[in-house]
This record gives sequence, C-alpha cells and structure tokens, in this order.
Amino acid sequence: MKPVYFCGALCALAMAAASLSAAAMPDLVPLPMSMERHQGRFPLNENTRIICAEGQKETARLADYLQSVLQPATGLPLPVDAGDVATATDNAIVLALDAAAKSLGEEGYRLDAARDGVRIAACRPAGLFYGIQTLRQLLPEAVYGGKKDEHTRWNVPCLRIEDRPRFVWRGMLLDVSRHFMPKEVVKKCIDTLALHKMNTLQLHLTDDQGWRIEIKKYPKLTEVGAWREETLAGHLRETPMTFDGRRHGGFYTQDDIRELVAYAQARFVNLVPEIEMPGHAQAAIAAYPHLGNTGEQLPVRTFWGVNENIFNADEETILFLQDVLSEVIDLFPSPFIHIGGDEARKTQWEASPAIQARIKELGLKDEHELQSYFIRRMDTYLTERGRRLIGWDEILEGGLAEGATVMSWRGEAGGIAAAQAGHDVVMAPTSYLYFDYYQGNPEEEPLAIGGNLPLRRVYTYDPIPKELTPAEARHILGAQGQLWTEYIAAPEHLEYMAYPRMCALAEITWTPREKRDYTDFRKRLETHLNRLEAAGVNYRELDE
Ligand code: TNX
Repeated sequence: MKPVYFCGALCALAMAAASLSAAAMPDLVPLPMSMERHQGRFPLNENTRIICAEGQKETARLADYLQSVLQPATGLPLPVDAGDVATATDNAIVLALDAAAKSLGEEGYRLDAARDGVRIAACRPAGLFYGIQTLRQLLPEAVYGGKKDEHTRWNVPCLRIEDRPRFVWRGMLLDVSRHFMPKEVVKKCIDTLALHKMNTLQLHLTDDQGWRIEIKKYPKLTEVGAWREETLAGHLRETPMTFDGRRHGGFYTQDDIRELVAYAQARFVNLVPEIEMPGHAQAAIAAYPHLGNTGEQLPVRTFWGVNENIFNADEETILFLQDVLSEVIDLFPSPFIHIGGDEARKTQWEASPAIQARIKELGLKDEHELQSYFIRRMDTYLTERGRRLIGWDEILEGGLAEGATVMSWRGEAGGIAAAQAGHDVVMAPTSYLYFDYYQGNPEEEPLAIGGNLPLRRVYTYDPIPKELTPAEARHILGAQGQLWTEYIAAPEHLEYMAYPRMCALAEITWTPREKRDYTDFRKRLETHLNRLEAAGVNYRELDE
C-alpha cells in the first residue's frame, strides 16, 4: 500500500504547485506589464489600516477614495492614518508617493502584496490611483458591490506587479446629443472607465439633434437647441420614416459641468468637450437662424444622417463660436478641445453667394479651403489660450491647421497622413472602435446603426499602423472607442453596447503589445464580468 500512498501525496503536491503557479494568477483587466506571484495571501480584517504620508493632500484624498471603494462590500472600517510610509507597517495598505518609482512614468505604479500588507508606490498620484484599481481587482469580485457581503473573505494574493500604460490617450466618446444622458449616467461611465484604467472621456455635446451645454452668452442654444419635438422610430433606412411623437431633450448647466469635471478629475479622467463645427450644427442654427446659410427657421433635427444645414462662415459666426469656446475653456481644464469638423456637406456653401464672396475675399480656392480657414481660426484662438485643437480627420481637407491633433475615424488613412506630417493623432477607426455597431447576429441584437464589430475583432486592433516609422509612431497618442447614440436611448442599452468591448479597448491601450493574447483575455474576462455584474453594469454576455 505504501507506494500508492506515496504517489497520492506526490500527486497532491504536484497539483498544489500547479495551482500556485498558473491557476493562481489573478484575472486582471487590463493585464499589467509584469506580474510575479508569490506564496500566501494578505487577509483584510477589522484592524487593517490605510496609511499615507503626513501632509500629502493628494495622497490623503486617494486614501479616502480607497476607503470609500472598499468599505461598502467589505464592511470593514479601514481607517486612514498618516504615518511613515517608508517603514514596513503591519496589517496595512500603504500608499507611497515615491520618487524611486520614476522609471514607471507619470501613470505607472508598483504594487507589492505580502502576507502582512500591501504597498502601492508611484511617483505621481495617477499611478497610485491605478495601483488602487489593481488592488480592487485582486480582491474577490464582490468588492465592487454596494452592500456588505458577509460571506466573502477579503484576501489579497501575495505578488509583485510593475505596471505602466502603453498609451497616454485611453478614451471613450459619449454622444449625449443624439440622446441626452443624465449626469448620473455620465458619472457611472467615468467610474467604469476608471476601473479599466482609462483616462479620457470625450463628451459629444452638440449636434443636429441637440445642444447640451449651457452657454451664458447665448441662452437660446439650450432654451431652443436642447429640445426636439420627436425622434425617429426604427432605422433611418426604413421608409416611410416614422416618429415617436415624444419631445426629447435636456442639457448640462455650467454647474453640472463643473460637478462632472471635478468627479472625473478625482478619477484621473480628462473630460474632452466637443463642440461641432461647421457641420452637425442644426440645433445651434435652430436657436440662432442667422448662423446658417438659408435664413430659414429650422427645427432641432428629429432624425439622423449627414445634413446639409451647416454653419455659414461669416466673421460674426466665427466670433460666436469663439465666444462659445471661451466659456467651454473656462469650464473644462482639458488641454484638448474638440471642434468636430466631420461630415460638413458643402452643398449650401456652394450655393450661397455670401459664402462664394467670402471665398474670394479671403483668396481661397474652394469650400474645402474655407473649412480649413474656419478651423485655423479656431486653432489660433485655442492655441493663444494655451489649449490644443483636436478634430475629426476631415480637418485634413484643404490643409491642416498648424497645431491640430487629428482623430482618425474613417479608417487609419487620416491618422497615418497626420502622423507623417508631424501631427499628433488619436486612432478611432469605425472598423474596430465604433461600439454603436452590432456585436453579434443583428437578428438577435437590439437595433443598431449597422456594421459588425464583435469583441474578438476589437481585441485584434493595434493603434500603431504598420505604415509608420518608429519616429512617426510616437505621434499616436492612443485610441478611442465611440458610443454614438442615434439608436441608444437608455443607459442600460448604452452599457450593453460598451461592455465588454471597452474592456478590450482598455487592454489595447494599456497592455504591452507582446503580452496581448485573445484566448487569455477571454478567460480573464469571465472573472472580470463578475466585477461588472457586482458593480451593476449591464454588459453583454460573451458568445459561446
Ligand atoms: C459618423 S464619426 C459620425 C457621427 C455618427 C456616426 C455613427 C463622426 C465623426 N461622425 O455623427 O453618429 O458616424 O456611427
């Protein structure tokens, strides 16, 4: 009997060893740059404390944030104490701003979890924040829940992580014009972005179907422009068009915007405002008809698609838009201000004697050069105020403004051309990053704009086009996923379209290229979706 017994013990040992190595790696999303698993675990308990350095305001704020995200589900007190973060502390989570972590960059961090505690070190507060996000993911998924969970043991596996992002722009666009999204919805988006270590949320604030930001100098923009009489029911392709007969609208007051900016800042998310020009402007023209080309009183648009009604290019209109930007700059600290620039049909400009005279007066060749002149005026205005203009890739047409950054949406060509010309670029191609596209068989999915963009395809995207040299590739700031909301009215539907595709984007923009593997991601995602479940996020189930 002895040999059998011996073999059994050996097998048990081998199994234990195997579970410690491969099986015991935590399922983090996005995957960190490097991770080394050690034996053991650190259990949080009634006496665990959070420790940060004396007198460091920003770290103290992060300690409070950490406490606020761990307390609801764990029910533990986790008091925050000031202390000496350099000396080892028993049964504590230590947050240390540490110049020695400089090699990990502005957003990087090191996390050491040992049996007696966790230490997160970074040279900047953003790094500490991302270390905190990793720590949350190291705990059982129930930690994302809002109510005390009696049955879970709050253990952190012992390990060492060194981590930093691959790109500085890890973004999402939220279209609040086509369907207005209340402040609370935007805040939840910000929280979910942050838990994926994403750092940019572009708010598409104006379009044909609604103007969503209070501008003090021009109150009609929201009095008139924030409301439409009804909304197209069904798809734009269907004929005849039918409408829902319900008034829709809403806007953010300047106080709302300040509140959202502060909320985002506390989570290291930069809110990038987008004010569309010269196209996608019908809501503004409905409010102030002299901004258009026909003088006609237009309604706020009730259906989708590219539109001929665009701003004129009078000096008065340019100054109007600069006034708008002036208030926008005062509200948003973002270094980048997005001026749209996409899909501005030139039919009205071609037909307008005033526009044709303007083209002549300015010595320009055609309507494309006029658009380029228009955008240049905004570029100068923003640059003089210490901000940077960013626009959709159509701003390349007719000549790109000196300081402009390009957001490449119609494939990668615009981004490639801009990077080769020495401009910074954010990649946002429809073919990989339009999360308003279908993610499965259209017959089994809610109505969407079209396209076919399953999770696996998103994951295969690489923001650096093969065509670029290493020097040119440095102009690629990162990538952004788009949530256009023509066909998305409800917050749950918005989440359904965003997740888990955004989880893939988080990994595309954070994790080193060579570490990315779809099969491995898909496996980690199963755990990760439990986190979203606990956080009350309505993600789409994975396909078999
Ligand atoms: C194109 S992307 C647009 C948006 C639409 C979107 C729908 C871009 C710059 N313009 O106005 O909402 O397609 O997918």
